[in-house]
Amino acid sequence: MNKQLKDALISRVLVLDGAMGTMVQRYGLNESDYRGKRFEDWTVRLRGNIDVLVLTQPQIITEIHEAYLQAGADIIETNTFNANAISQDEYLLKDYVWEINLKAAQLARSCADRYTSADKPRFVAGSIGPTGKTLSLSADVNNPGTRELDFERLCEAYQEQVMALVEGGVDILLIETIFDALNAKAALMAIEIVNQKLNRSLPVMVSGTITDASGRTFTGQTIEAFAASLSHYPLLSIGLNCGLGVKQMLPHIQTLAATSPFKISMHANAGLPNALGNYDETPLQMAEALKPFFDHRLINIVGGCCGTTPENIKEIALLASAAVPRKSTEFMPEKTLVLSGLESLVIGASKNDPLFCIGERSNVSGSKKFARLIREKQWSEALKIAKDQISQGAHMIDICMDDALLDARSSMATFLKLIASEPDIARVPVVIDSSDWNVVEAGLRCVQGRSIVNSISLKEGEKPFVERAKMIKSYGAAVVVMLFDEKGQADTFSRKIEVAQRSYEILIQKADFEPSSIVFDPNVLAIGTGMEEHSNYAVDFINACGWIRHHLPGVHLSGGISNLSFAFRGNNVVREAIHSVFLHYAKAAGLTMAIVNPSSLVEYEALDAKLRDLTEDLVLNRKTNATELLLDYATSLKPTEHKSIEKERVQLGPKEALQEALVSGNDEGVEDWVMQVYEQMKDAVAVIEGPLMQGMNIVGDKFGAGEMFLPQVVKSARVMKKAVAVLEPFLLERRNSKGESIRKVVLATVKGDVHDIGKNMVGLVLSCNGFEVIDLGVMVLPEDIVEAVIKYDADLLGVSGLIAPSLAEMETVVMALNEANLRVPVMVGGATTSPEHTAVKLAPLYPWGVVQVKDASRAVGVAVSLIGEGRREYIQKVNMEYEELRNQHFAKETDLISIEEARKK
Ligand code: THG
Repeated sequence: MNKQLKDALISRVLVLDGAMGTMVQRYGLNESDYRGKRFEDWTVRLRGNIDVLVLTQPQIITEIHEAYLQAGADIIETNTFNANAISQDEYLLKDYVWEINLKAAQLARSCADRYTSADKPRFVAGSIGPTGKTLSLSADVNNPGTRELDFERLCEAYQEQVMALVEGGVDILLIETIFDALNAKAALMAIEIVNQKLNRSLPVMVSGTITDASGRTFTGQTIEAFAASLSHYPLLSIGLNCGLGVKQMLPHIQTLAATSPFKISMHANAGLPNALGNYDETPLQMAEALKPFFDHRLINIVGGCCGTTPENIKEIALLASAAVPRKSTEFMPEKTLVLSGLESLVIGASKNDPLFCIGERSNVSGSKKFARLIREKQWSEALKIAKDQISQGAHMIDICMDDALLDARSSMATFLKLIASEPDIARVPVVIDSSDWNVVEAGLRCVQGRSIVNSISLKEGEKPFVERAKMIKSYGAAVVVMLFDEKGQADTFSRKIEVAQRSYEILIQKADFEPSSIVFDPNVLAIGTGMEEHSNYAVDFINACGWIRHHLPGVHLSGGISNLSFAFRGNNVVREAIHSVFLHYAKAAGLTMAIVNPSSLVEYEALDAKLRDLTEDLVLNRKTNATELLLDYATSLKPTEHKSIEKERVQLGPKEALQEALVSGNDEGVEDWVMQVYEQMKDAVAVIEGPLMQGMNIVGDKFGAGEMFLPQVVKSARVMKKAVAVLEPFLLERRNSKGESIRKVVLATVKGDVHDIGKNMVGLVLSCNGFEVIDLGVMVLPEDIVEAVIKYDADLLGVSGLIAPSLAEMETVVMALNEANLRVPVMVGGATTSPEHTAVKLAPLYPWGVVQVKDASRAVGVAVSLIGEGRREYIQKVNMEYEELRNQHFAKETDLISIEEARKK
């Protein structure tokens, strides 16, 4: 790392600049300014594509950099947040990505150099945004296994961006506004590849975003899980930006600071957006809110995101100059292994750790049932096997698709993608089990959490072993190392420790592995086979565990326990007893985790005393005729009864059960419940608008209160869909008998915005209420919206947007409708929309009805009012309410004076 940067970070809290977008807004650029001479004849709109300005208006970008440098920023960010092939594709500028990044880096570089002085060096961070697409979630609620983008393509796009930024002279690479850790993993992978090509490496900062009240990322990870996903790279810093104001960041930054050994960064928004999507926290207010961060020495790098300007940065720099930076101490003891799914799993932090249990049942070669389900593509049944293991106590799940009759690669990828939509399963880390490297890699490209690869070994020699280990590290996973070498499987104690020692040294020295990310598996082999040479296998395993623990510091140990009792297949009493005894001794010798069937684990203490004794004779190889004695005794015992998960729902009435199903996202039995409710109510629309809508309202309320996170809400919507599908024939019947023709609604998420889950839910709900839904998807241009409304002769238009710039885009949409002389009523919805914004900015532009809809659950009511018989009166009523809101708004605006003025008075 640049020595000046290193020194600066030791002595000071460094100041990052503020928002680029907010500053560009001040220039009031129009379409032709964005195009410049260069893109004069472009066929798509470039306005809003801030990144292209480095080519068309370089002087403006230079001025903005200078303003931030003058305000005291130590680090300025290149104007390249969207300068990647995925995002620029929307503007047909894919082929200009290299040039934009290069130029942006050069502009920032020369500004930083001009402002650098001996006591205040200035640095350039190459800004790398997440793109508008998520690798971890499906954009289609009905199809949780699909993705809009894959890891390889994103990684390739990032390589191009990173290469150009480095070439242009940046000092730091900053992966920011991460809403999906898998996207960021692709960026880290790209950086590694570029590092190798250029044979140099720049310091890397990563910065995530908390998007909802639950304190998780968009794709559902807790902060700890997010940090675990991205800590495999030796980062300069980890931090948070966007999404929240400084005040709201405090608890999250505290969590991060308590979890991570890296330096901590934060660049928050200027408060939370107001009703019009603007940020109105003053620079002083923002700086004030930073005090506790400095008082508790929580951060090393601080700046601003949306809504912040040089005025903010000036106040922040002033405070930061007196602040003491956070000292990174060792946070987790070195031997801890931190894994994650949506939540983190810390292994090895405490002596009282349980034996961590890895569910073995989601394995096509270990379970006939699972194998059949995967072959028949009965995915939801297969997912249930994974889920049941977790409710039975598995801390992780092993997933194996190695079967000659299967396309293991695609089965692995599909299953892992489906898991991402099941928060109950995605919660835990996965263990990707395959002997085929291609399958392992396909799996690693689908998981946002930190997983374990199972497994690699020296079987094919050192070269592939080291290569794979390095790749696994680059994907951010831990690894199970089986004790095999070129000579074969290590079956005796001396062979086990020989191979373990050699594997350990190679991994540490040649693959740069941390000991804590290595999990040795000393080979659990079958005992009681009748063969003399097998009788000491369990003892050798246990002793090898003890030796490895002692001689190879920091590593963890695992084993596939069911293998041990293969000779006793069909006799579950004996198998369970053997496992129980074996785990008891192996754990004492240092076994950390075990691949087991969680539903058949029996406590050592709970074993019948005689059975336990006889089993110990066998496992610990104390008697030559142990097998016979054990089998004789065991035939006299009844099989242990395992508790099955009770169906609590049966106690509830059908309406309550239906609501419970919606809230829990568990679709089991939904068809029955909905039919029962229909029998009671005899009206399909009433079922939807009654119990189903109430259920969805609870989901909405819980989401708002941070008690649910997004992937859970999506699951609820899928349950809703299933319920409504049952009602479909009755809805059709009703329409036919009333002679209603189907009403058409066009839905779209506006240009510049990729969020569509709310919109999809609205689509779902409307399609269940006699509407034909034409969904145009996300990032839809205004002209395409107009065209679709005309083409389909739509009765209603719904436009959706979640981020602040979407509010301005909605103005463009209603203006375009006006220009096209359309009179279709419009519903607007999405997180930043508000009645006030609609009243002030949208309604005056379009007299034919623009109504804001609070959430999907109200969509039907509004839609029916907007096109039903009383629509004129309804629109009039809404317009009157909006008139009132406008009056209040403008009254407020004239009342306000600046804080400085107020102080003077
Ligand atoms: N080490 C590591 N990984 C592993 C193993 C290991 N992965 C695979 C395997 N061994 C662990 N998984 C299983 C899964 C199931 C069974 C055994 C090991 C098993 N299955 C029953 C049987 O074959 O009798 C299932 C019968 C059925 O339901 O169809 O015992 O050692 N790192």
